Amino acid sequence: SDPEQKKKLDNLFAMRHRFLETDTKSLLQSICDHVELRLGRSKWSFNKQIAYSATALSVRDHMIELWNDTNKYFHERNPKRLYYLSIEFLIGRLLRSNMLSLAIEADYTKALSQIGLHLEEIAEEELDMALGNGGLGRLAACFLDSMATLRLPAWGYGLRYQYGMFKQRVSKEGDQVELPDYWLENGCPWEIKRLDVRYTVRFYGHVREEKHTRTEIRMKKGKILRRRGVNRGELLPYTDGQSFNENDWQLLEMEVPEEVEIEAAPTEYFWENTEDIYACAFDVPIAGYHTLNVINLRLWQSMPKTEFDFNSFNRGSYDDAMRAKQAAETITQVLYPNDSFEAGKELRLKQQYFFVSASLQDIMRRFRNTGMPIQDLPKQCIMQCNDTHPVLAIPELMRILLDDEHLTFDEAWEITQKCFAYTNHTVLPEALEKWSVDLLGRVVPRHLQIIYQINWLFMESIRDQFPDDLADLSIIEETPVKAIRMANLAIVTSIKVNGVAALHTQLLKTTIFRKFFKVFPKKFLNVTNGVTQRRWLLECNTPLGQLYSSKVGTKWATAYKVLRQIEPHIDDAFITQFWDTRRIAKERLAALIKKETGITLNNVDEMLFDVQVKRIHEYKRQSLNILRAIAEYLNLRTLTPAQIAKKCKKMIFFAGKAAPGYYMAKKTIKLINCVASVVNNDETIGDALKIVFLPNYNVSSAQVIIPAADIHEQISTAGYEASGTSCMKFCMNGGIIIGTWDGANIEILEEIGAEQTYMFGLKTEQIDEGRKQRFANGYKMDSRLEEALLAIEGGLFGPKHEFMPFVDAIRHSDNYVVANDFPLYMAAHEQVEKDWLEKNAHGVREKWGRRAILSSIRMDKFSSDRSIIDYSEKIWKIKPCMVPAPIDAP
Ligand code: NTF
Repeated sequence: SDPEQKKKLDNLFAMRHRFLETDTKSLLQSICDHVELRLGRSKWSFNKQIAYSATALSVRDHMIELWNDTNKYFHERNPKRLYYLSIEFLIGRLLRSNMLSLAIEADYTKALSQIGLHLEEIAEEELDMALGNGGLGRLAACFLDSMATLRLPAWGYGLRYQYGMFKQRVSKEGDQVELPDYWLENGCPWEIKRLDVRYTVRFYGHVREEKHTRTEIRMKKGKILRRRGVNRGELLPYTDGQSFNENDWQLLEMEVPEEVEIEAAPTEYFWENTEDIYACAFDVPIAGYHTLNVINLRLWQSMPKTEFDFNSFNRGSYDDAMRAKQAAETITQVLYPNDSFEAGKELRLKQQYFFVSASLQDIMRRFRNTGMPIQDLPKQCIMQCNDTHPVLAIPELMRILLDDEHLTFDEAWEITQKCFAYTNHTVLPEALEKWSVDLLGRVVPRHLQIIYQINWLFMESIRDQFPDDLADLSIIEETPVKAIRMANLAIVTSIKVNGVAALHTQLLKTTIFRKFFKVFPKKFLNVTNGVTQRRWLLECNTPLGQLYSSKVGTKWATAYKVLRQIEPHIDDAFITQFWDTRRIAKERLAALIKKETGITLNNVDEMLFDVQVKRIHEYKRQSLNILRAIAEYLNLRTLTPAQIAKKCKKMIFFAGKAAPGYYMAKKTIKLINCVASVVNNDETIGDALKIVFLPNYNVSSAQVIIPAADIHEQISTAGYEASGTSCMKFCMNGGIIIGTWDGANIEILEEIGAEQTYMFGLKTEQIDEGRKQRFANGYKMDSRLEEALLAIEGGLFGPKHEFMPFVDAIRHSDNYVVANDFPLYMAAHEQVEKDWLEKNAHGVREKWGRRAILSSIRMDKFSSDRSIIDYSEKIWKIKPCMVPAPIDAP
């Protein structure tokens, strides 16, 4: 906000551009140096992959200095810092986004073209950094982009999985096939391996207690027997009921001495006989957009503490010698490909503890370097838990404060309660993490003790006020097996708990965390998700971005609101230009489809691109979409060629991965593929309908798909999608939403206007009633749905038995109310078709174009910049820490 600084920065970037533009030789020199000196190839002949690596290394050179400067500046200023703890970061590619941030894309494009290379082709060589499953991991990546751009003193912490999200192929039969994703195949030019940053992480073992007591003699009222006689000798302690001879002994009441054990110092706990491994840091610099701030994403990789067991080696058993090493490396080997909880898996628990232990050691080291007293920890750092996966950080911080810093439990608890905040990302009960006491106690025994003690304190604090809710509020679940509820631990400890869309937060307060909301009404708040317009508009849809910039300048890249100024410019000419950008995007997607599936799409201008891309999940209801596709297909088959010719041409497009163990999701993929193959090969319907399943949905294919969608499907059962973020990306690119009253859809409608949307279906509060009606006597299923199901059962799309589980689910349980919503969904699509066919006198889809543009330019609320500002102000209480331009800068 400092205009002076702003001007200086603009000057700096402009100067660099002038320099690089006129001196492309220096860029080429840098690229060739990397080819030769870093990668060891000949600069006279190298392939595209080497060209990519060298270009990336050259771009990285621009970042490293800024990154070091930023760290140094943060260190000097010592502001309160935010640590974003996330077990997933779904980054995607970095070459173009880094170039855009540094404002050097044009210069590199020019330089590369001088040696006959196209930046776009080279960029295709980059393997996605796919260290996440879906929404949660991609959100973390968008947030990092915004934190850097907003110059916040923030760091990301995560894991460096050697195998990221699996690669998806589709077999001839239409099934999902999973292949390992070795994204490090060609090395990763962005990361910096930090041999100097390494910590020991401990597992297993046991806890030894050392009580520090001393004995004291105290006087207390007691009874004593005294021997009668001349000298009244011998005193003995008396216990009630003891018999004695009154002639010989006399009973006296008097002060008697007693030995008592008292605590001299707090009991010490030693976690011993542990199995130890190393956590090694790999840093990925994250450049803010057009700023000197470059922040850090630190990813941990597990490594053995001893390379191999020398005794076994000497004995000649090489396998044994290597075993421990392999076990250590296993921890960060692979990302669990499940977007809900991986129940009971020991390795997953170890991943989580490994992650938080390394991160906290690093955070505490940095804190200790400030020289501040330990009580000031909450003034200096706040940790945001991205879901419950990092929540073991809570007992870990307690352990450090108790066992290393020797604070009392109360002191430690006081500090810990101010250091964490927790984001919930789902209300699906099966996704709420629980670890059995048995497993947790084995892997991290000291932490189990601490969790019990936290729970005891918590239970005591609410016992009187909430006597009936104790069992539900307890961090410990008693049945069916004793288990730790990670969400409860997170809520009890955190300063704030947030949901990710207004409806979702409301549901947290009224359903799954209702009882906690009674106890901690002030803890709960909403922070609606957002996505970065840098990647999801500027980078992925250059033509549309340029069209916008031609009207209102480029400021929207960091201030989305500026795009609202486009509204007065939306005339026929502008709408035509909008459709020109869209043609480019659609042709690009058509080319990708052709390459990956062999399917040809003709005349993409006329064809409605109807897109649903996301994880395959029953609640997301790809089922509803494919049943609708079948219904539309069956209808087409009843039409004459003349009637078909008048219909709206349409591609129904799917992409997304299913968790490998999720049976129904995999069946859905198969059904989509089988329907696609029948429909696409049916010549009688011509080009009226194409169905495409594009394998291996990931961030980079999303960047091609999203700009090309005319319609996007956000059709989850109301109340189930916490927020959704693809909905935001599509709308930003001018896709029109067809959606249910769920997640962020509702807020999107509020922002862009109902006329820009197709909303349908039961609302959250109607779902239960809908389910009842659905199975009540006399319920009649929509005839088109009935026919679609009959077509599947009749074997139209392949052997009936393949799809019976799918059909049965709809017919007999229909947990996600597909049948109820089906007719409403069909009606919405009829309206879509009608609107798509409408053109003005000049043959332009004017109304549609206007709605698409309005959707896009009104999406400022859904920029991750807004989300991050909300988090900073309402939860983290941190302020920007902007690296200033050099003093002597012009
Ligand atoms: C997802 N949750 C939700 O399902 C999405 O609705 C939401 O947009 C994203 O989080 C980001 O907030 C998960 O991925 C998980 F793991 F929690 F199930």
